[in-house]
Amino acid sequence: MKLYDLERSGNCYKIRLLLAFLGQAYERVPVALDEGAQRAAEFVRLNPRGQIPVLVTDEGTAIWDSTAILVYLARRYGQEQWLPGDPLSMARVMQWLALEQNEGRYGTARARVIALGLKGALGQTGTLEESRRLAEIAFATLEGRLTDHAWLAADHPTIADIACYPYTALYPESGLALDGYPAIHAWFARLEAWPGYIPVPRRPVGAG
Ligand SMILES: N[C@@H](CCC(=O)N[C@@H](CS)C(=O)NCC(=O)O)C(=O)O
Repeated sequence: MKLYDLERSGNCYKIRLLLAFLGQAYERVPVALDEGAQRAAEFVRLNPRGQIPVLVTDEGTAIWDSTAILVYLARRYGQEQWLPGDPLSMARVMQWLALEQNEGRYGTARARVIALGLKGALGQTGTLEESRRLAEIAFATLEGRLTDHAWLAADHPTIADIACYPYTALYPESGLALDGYPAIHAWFARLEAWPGYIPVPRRPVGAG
């Protein structure tokens, strides 16, 4: 398997985290977003959206979008643990994947892109204030569930937790506060203690 990625990308980290939990070996292919490598013809053949992550499977099929890749890896290598296959469990996972790709992406993740001045299309789609408002909705929704449950979609971690964790955990880089959300902090600690966990790509303190 090959993963086209970049260290600082939270979307790519979702995939690296699941692969680490699964204990699956893979090759990393760095994509220099700041130099526009995502718009090169050979990359656009892999992902017409011009975004990372992209996974090329052992059979040579390219899969783009972090959600699609999580679904593929969870079902291919994770038995029933990371994406249970019964209809209700699957729906419960999907609702958190939807939160992540809406309030998460246009909230917490976009606030990080804007606050850090990162290049890329996402930062052009809205303001910092709009992003922070959406992030608050994401945080409140997560806190509501986690106040009386250990995990988002089941009684064990699933790809719902893996998808929602990275940009939430990167909240300081988005210029957001998470003081009033004790259940989210407790969930961070549970996921960070899960066997195989690899650290979220925080920028070193003092980095510009
Ligand atoms: N919904 C997509 C979003 C992927 C995405 O936004 N990727 C960013 C890096 S985190 C990217 O490749 N940006 C390239 C650009 O904006 O030109 C996913 O979950 O994979």
